[in-house]
Amino acid sequence: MKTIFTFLLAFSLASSPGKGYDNPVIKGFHPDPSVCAVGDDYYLVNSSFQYFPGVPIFHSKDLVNWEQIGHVLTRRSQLELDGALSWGGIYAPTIRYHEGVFYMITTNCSGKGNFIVHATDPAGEWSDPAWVDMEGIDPSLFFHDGKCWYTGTADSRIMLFEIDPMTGKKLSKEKEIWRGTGGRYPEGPHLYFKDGWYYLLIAEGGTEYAHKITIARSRNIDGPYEGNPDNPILTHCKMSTQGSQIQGLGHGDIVQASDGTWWMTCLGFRRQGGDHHLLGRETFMAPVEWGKDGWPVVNGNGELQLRMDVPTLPQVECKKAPAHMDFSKDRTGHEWIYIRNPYSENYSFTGTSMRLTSNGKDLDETHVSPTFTGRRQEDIFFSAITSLTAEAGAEAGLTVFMDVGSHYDIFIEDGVVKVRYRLGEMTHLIKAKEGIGSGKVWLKVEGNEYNYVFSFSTDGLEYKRLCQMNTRYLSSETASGFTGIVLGLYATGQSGKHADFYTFDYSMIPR
Ligand code: 6LW
Repeated sequence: MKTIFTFLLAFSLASSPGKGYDNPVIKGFHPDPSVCAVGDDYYLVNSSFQYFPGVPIFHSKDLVNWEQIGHVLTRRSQLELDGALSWGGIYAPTIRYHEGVFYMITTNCSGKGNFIVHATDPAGEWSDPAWVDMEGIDPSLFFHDGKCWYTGTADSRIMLFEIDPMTGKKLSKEKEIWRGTGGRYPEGPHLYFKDGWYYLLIAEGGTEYAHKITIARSRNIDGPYEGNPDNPILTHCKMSTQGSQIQGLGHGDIVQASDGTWWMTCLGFRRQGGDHHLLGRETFMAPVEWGKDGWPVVNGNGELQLRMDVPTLPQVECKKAPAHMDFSKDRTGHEWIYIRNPYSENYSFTGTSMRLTSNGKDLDETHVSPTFTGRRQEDIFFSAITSLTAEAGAEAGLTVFMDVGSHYDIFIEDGVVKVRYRLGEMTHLIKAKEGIGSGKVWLKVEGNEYNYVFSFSTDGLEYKRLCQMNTRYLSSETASGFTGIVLGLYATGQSGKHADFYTFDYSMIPR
């Protein structure tokens, strides 16, 4: 009886509509979101740049609670990342579903170009790439009237042609269809068809503070496209939102939910410590309504809030990444990523630990993969702790990693805890006065708006604070690149030397 009651209670809580939600809906570096619906299941993908596997894929029942179900690009035959930095690798993907098949189209900006993969199960495996002979970035697919169309950005122009999505072969000539409203970098196009109109949604202004979303429409797929007089339909680059923590809103995709409501996903960032952001561009969600004039209106006035007090689909909680990992039994889940294509022989689970073995490459390696696995910083106020031991000759620890030449590392090397700040031409090293011997050590990083604070412990209970360093020098504004902070466990130093990691804890610090 009690079980039935608990079940009914859980069911009614899980399916209660209209409770609002928090933005961003996917926190930490998850830019360029694209979304598709299959009945009442929704799937969303993001860019992944130099990280492997590529293109995280999420599932949701309500468009606001998203669970990562895997990655689209999981094999070297789909994703070569040699030489990729945070400006390279995988840019803006689009996901679409058509007649039982999922398609994902994207660009490998590290010298490879545009390609499409497909799958019947979005959790994978996905096919090998069908390469598209087309310059530019931000490709999208649009299935309509028995045809498939490619739109993308090339040389600040939005281009269109018919394509075979299985082979990537062009079936018509390229045609320029729009250049946007005059904002710089018109990009990220998606096409939709509604009530006799073809709608072309794009981003303009560049992916910084001036970012925005604009829309045009035409009675014919190949134009002429006429811009919405109320463009931009979404931006925070205006007086009314100059004080908002959310900035840089842009690069969106629209989807219709199973209850008939319309939604837009887009990217934006949360600034901290002044005009800085470190978590990368995150995934936001907004309700869309179609006005009488047939143009879409985003959240009433084209602005978003951290707390969205709007009706939603019945909300269904989903599984989140674990806060505590014990590597004697836990394995790294989908949220754990590698810099470029990892060498799997350098990562193993021993039964008591996750063992990382150095391949002699350090965190400033620019071509291949150093031994590193990490997960995104998702909260401005957070704490991350790992416990480990390391062989003599290995350097091992926890890095706050933005990119090559932009990271803060707390690590052990030959029985001493050290912190290194790597900032462009500068490297600064701080050493703890007391040695820690060869026993287990706990390394901790705490983040707040202004600083990362580094401390360590030899019993996991009492921590000694070693130093702190400003967040701003690792921010996207300073370090540049398209990613956000990834908290990485790593082993460098002499090739073949290893470190054993026993635990990893990540938590948001409530305020
Ligand atoms: C992406 C472009 C953009 O290709 O940034 O914000 C680029 N939008 O559309 C990389 O994420």
